[in-house]
Amino acid sequence: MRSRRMIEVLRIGLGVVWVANLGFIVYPPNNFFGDFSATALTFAPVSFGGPGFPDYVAAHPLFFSWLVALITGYLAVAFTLGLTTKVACFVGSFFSAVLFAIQIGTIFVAPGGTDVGEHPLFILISAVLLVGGAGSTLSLDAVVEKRWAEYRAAHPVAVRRPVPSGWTTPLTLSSRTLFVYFVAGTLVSLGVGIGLTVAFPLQSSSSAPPAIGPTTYENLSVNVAPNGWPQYTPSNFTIHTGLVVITIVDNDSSMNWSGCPCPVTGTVGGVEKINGTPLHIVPSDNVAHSFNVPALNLAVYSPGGATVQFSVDVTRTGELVWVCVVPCGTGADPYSTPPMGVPGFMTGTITVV
Ligand SMILES: [Cu+2]
Repeated sequence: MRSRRMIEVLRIGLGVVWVANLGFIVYPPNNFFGDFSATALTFAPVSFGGPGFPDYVAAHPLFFSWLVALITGYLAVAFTLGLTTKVACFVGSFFSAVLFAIQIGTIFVAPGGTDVGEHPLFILISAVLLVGGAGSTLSLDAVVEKRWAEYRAAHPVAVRRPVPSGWTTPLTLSSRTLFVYFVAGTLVSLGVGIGLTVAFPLQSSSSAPPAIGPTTYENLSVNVAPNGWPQYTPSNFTIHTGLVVITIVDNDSSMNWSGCPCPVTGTVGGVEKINGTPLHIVPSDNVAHSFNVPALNLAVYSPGGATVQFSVDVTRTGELVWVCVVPCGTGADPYSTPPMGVPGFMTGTITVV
């Protein structure tokens, strides 16, 4: 009896963690939905299988942000109240496995790696809850089961339909079979996550269609603003379709972003010139900032104290968002503190006409 209580306490504890995650998502100042693309792009340079999948996620923020929010909301309710506990063990474990696989590269990056550590723990707790029969007391599952038993007792001639599988404790499947499904499903989810990051190739920019308009030039610079934040100037600007030659003069100090593969994508020839030298991959020992435009699959990296130049074939009009994904925040977590994600500093809008 005592161990059953302990299992339920563990279940509620896991529920509280998911409630906290849900709180982070819905707390307006965090701007979870608005910043989703930028956040996804920060995984691009550290993704196990390359930046293709994070770029794809960033390009479809509405679908993926709601997917994450809905699963998080379900897990928060299911574990905390003990409603569909067994289903939640499966969903939570598979979700963690996929997230772990996608973010696995961040383990090898410092700073960072803090978001990854909890996923194996969540999987382990889900396994313990499943094997321990969580939901059998102190839960809505227990209430549903009790009511169902009472209903059946009161209606002896009613069809003897079992409680839907996965809903409450007396399942048609043995707990050993359930556990096998759990382990197999978690491993498959891990494989799916790794597969997603490996299977999404970057769109090649080498065979881009010919430029539409005349070649134009855009000059940007990165300077340290009076408040100490590095800032792209201008941060909102207008360009024309066609071949655009962009120059970034980065006056910020150099920064070592260890572990960054930093592949250049989306430019003509897949290169950027750093102080005149064309490079496909930017060395990680000095990566102060980056210039990413998800809609153009563009990723270039800007060393401190250097001049970067690259050409882009822009064949579509509209408003395009650019972001810097290099951890240049000035707070405790450089991935999420200002000026990271602050419009006018490390993100802005390009109007293509
Ligand atoms: Cu930056």
